[in-house]
Amino acid sequence: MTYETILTEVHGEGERGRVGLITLNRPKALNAINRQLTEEVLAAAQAFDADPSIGAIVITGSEKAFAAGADIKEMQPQGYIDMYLADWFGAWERLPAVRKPVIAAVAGFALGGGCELAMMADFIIAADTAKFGQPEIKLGVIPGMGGSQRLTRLIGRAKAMELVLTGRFIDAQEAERAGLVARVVPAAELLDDALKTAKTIAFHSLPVTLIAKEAVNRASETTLEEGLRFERRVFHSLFALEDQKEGMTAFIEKRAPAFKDR
Ligand code: CO8
Repeated sequence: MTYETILTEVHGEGERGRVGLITLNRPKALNAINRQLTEEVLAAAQAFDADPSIGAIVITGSEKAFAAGADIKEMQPQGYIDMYLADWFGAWERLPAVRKPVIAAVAGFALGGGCELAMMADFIIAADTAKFGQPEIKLGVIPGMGGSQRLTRLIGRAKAMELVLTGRFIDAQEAERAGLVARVVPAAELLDDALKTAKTIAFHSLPVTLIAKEAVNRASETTLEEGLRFERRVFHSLFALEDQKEGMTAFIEKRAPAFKDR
């Protein structure tokens, strides 16, 4: 499939450790998220998810902007009924539904829908130039792609409330202290670091990786008791896999495991 608002590439040779890279590419609009970009990112992410040779996905933007928000020029003329009937931004539910790990590699602005897109990834690696914010309040709206919910779960009520009510931007260091990003790296190393991290993930057993992602996600969806029960049940079930035997045998034999995704 050919895309106009994103670039896609596969990184990695050989059978394992292959990573699908999605680069947002609307430089003149600082990667603002319009309907076309939405459909293209979702199509690309779902295609990588369905490709058995890919083990993880990275979404990135440019040096200046991961994404400066939803496209204000596209939204400005819409009325309530247009937004409601088109279920504006409802399609984004398809991204967190991707089963393979998704890393957001963020440099520059990640604002509004850009911050919300980054938070839909499983974790964010930020360049030291990254700036995060939910400035929708200044435009007479509120976050509409999950910001009020995901930001609050990630950084807590007080700080989320402050950012959503003031529209203040935070830099990468503050974002790391707040728990919004997993790691901060020098801007020049961002993409290499994210791809290396994704390749590390992609070398592991795919079914075990999918189950690990599902288990961590359970933590924000259910009670501790239910979450612990879920973890124990799926932990037990992994002993049905060849990859469990291979991983533990390789440790005992002091060699690298050769996982087969079985
Ligand atoms: N939408 C459309 N175009 C944009 C956007 C955007 N979000 N952000 C930047 N652009 C465009 C600018 O209009 C400009 O285009 P042009 O050259 O044609 O005028 C170009 O990108 C470059 O931008 P600037 O000249 O403004 O660049 P600066 O370096 O001076 O400033 C900023 C960079 C600070 C990032 C600035 O562009 C800015 O404040 N952008 C808007 C940030 C923002 O408010 N984002 C939130 C948008 S609302 C949102 O995301 C809601 C999501 C959910 C809604 C759900 C509804 C259901």
